[in-house]
Amino acid sequence: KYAFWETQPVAQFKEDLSAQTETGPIDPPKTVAEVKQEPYNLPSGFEWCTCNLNDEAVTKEVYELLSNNYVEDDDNMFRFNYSPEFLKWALQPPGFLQEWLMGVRVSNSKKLVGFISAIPARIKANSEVVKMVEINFLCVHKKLRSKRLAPVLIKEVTRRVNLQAIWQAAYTAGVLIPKPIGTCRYWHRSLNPKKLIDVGFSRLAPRMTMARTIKLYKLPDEPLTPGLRPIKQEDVPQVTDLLNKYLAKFRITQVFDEQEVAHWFRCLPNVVEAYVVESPTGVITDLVSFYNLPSSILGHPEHTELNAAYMYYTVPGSVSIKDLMTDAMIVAKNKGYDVFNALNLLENETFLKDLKFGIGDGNLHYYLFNWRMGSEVVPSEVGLILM
Ligand code: YNC
Ligand code: MG
Repeated sequence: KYAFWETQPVAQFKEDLSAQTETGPIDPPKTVAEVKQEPYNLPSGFEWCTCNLNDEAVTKEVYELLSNNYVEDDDNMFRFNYSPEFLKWALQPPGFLQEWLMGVRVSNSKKLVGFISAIPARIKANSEVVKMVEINFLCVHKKLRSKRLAPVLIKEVTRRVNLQAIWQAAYTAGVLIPKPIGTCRYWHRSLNPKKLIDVGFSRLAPRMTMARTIKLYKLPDEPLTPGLRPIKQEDVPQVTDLLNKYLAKFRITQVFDEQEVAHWFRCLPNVVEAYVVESPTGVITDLVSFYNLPSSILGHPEHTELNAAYMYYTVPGSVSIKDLMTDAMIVAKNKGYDVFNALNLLENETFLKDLKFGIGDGNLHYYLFNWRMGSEVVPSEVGLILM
C-alpha cells in the first residue's frame, strides 16, 4: 500500500505504539563511511542542483515553483504563497547547508521542477535531545506528479543528511503516511470576516448578519498587556532561557541556542514578528510570536491573496497565553492580516474557543524519521512548530 514508506525506517501502521516501550533509533547505527557516496539517479532528462538563496534569481525560482505547485487545501481554493524573504529566513538558519536546499532541474532548459529542504535542529523527543534535521518544502511540479520523483528526493536528502552524521528527521504533512507520532489540528480566528466570507474561507453562521459577524470579531485598537514591545537583540539570552525552560515540559520540542533564538525570533516585516513583555525591573517574562504565510486565492474575481498570521512559539509568564494571543491578534489585525491561525498544540486548547477561533478541516500529522517515540503524542504534548 505504501510501496516507498514501507521500506523506510519509520513506524508502520501495523505497529501498536501504545505497547511500545523502547524508544530511540529504528535502524542499527551506521557510520558516515557506510553512507552511499554518489547521488541517487534521477530519471534521464533531469539533474540535481543546490539552491543558493543568497542569489536573488535562485530564490525567485524556488519561490515560483512553490507558489505555483505547493500545498493547496482539499477544495483547491487556496495555495500557500511563502514569500521569497520568508524562504530565505526559513531555510538559512544557523548551521544551514546549501547542499541541503536541493532542487531538481530539467537538464535541457534548466527549469526548476522539484525541491526539498533540510535544516539542522536539536529536537527533544521524550527526554532525549537528538541532533536532527527538519524537512520541509517537498514539492514536485504539477506536470511531473505520480512519477515516483518524491521518493528519489527523499532518499537523496536522507543521504546528504547522513553524510553529516545526522540520522534522524522531523517533518509535518497533511497527508497520512506511515506513521504519525501524533496529529494536530489548525484553528482559525477571523480578523477580517467580510473578506474571509467573500472568498469562501468561512461562511456566515446561521441567523447571523454580516454586521453582527463583524462586531463579533472586533478587537481593541491597541495591545493590552503592559510592557509588551517588539523583541530586541539584547533580549536574546533571557528569551533563550525563558523559551527552553517553558518548552521542556512538552514531549516533543525544539531546543534553541542563542544564535537560533536570534534568528527565529525577530521582527522581519512580512516574515515574522516577536514581542516580549519586560517587567519594570528589566526582566523578560513573556514571549509571543507569529509568522506570515499568505495563501493565493485561486480563481477569485476580486481577491488574490489571503493574508494569514500563524502562531509561532509563545511563552506566558506575567500574563496568560490567552492575553498574549489577544495582543498578537490585535497587532496582526492592525497590520492588515485577514486571519490568525493556530494549532491545538502547546497550551493552546486553553484559549482557542474563548478567543473565537473556529476549528479547521484537515489534520497536520507530525512525523519522526528513524526514531521511535513510544505511545502516541497528544496535541497538548507537542511543543514543536514547523513552518
Ligand atoms: C509527503 N508530503 O505516499 P508510498 S509536506 C512524504 N511526504 O509513497 P510520487 C509523501 N511522502 O505511498 P507526487 C508525501 N506526499 O508509495 C506523497 N508522499 O510509500 C509519498 N504536492 O511519490 C507517497 N508538499 O513522486 C508515495 O508522488 C510517494 O508526484 C509517491 O509527489 C509528492 O514538505 C509531492 O504537498 C508531495 O508537490 C512532492 O504531490 C507532490 O505526488 C507535491 O509519485 C504539493 O511519495 C506540495 C506538497 C509536501 C509538503 C513536506 C514534508 C515532507 C517530508 C518528506 C519525508 C522526509 C523524510 C526524512 C528525510 C531525512 C532523513 C534524515 C536523516
Ligand atoms: Mg513524481
